[in-house]
Amino acid sequence: MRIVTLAGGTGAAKLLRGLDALVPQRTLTIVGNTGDDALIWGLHVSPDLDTVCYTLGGWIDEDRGWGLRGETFRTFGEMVRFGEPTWFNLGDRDLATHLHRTRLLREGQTLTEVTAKIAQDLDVSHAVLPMSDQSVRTCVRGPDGWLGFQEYFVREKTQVEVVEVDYVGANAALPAPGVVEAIASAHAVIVCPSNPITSIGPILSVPGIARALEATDAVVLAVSPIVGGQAVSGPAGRLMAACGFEVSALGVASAYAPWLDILLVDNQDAALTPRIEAAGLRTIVTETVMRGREGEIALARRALEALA
Ligand code: FO1
Repeated sequence: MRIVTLAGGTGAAKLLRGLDALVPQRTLTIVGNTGDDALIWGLHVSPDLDTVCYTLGGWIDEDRGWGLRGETFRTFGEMVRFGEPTWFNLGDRDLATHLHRTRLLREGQTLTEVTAKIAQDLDVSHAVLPMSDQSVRTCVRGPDGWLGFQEYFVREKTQVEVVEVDYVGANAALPAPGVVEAIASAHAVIVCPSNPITSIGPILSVPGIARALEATDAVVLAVSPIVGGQAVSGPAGRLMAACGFEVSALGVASAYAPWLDILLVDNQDAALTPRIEAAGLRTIVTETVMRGREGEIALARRALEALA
């Protein structure tokens, strides 16, 4: 079974690890969000692509949910001396990834090519694709104007009243090579429990990707990242409200409505299933909060059963 996953953020990485334990590696293609990408210290950082590769390669720091295990921050400490911005923590091992990516991009390689090489060098045998090779940046507008995603999420710690979200550059972006083809030829598409606005939203903002999801014969399943009316982690709830979506599994269903077939909702949201099914979706009620490896594998297994 060829599976394509849409992924961004830490919730996606956990489900991917669960899927990785259950399906042959060559059957999983990951389309990663690049709307979170940022230029830090002059280096191109792709947090969601790195989190996918670090997780699937077994390098991830599980406490933080990003960066590498056994990380040190010696260089970071020296950058303080030079007055460099230090609101975004780049560890010494993580820096190697950004130095390497930045050099290859500067030499003209595409983000797709660079990501494939980094995945391979990190012993990740899955196909990890960026959503686009062109720049698409998630920006949020607060009372003091527009912020890049990392400025909002890390520097301001999401303590900003967001009234608008924009995916800057999306209208000029193309799906990365292989993304539309993978979706078209997949047996199944799994939308990971990621933030619908700032992790999945940027992927859908790339012209052609939402259309590919509508056109594919694949069964398209999503795991709701909203449980009991709030996000399992992160600012998804507030951002969904800012974008006019109900902060519930129903709101997730409406955000993905045109192309979604099945929505996995948490036991706490069982009462919502009649309204979700009235919208034309199939719902599966299960435990969607992943606790430990067993929780990741259990949710992955539930998704695969629903797709079978
Ligand atoms: N998140 C933080 O909350 N603080 C950080 O200092 C931070 C650094 C960082 C460095 C590399 C990387 O790949 C991710 C990093 N993240 C950090 C997480 C990142 O902001 C999020 O993983 C995504 O952008 C949200 O999906």
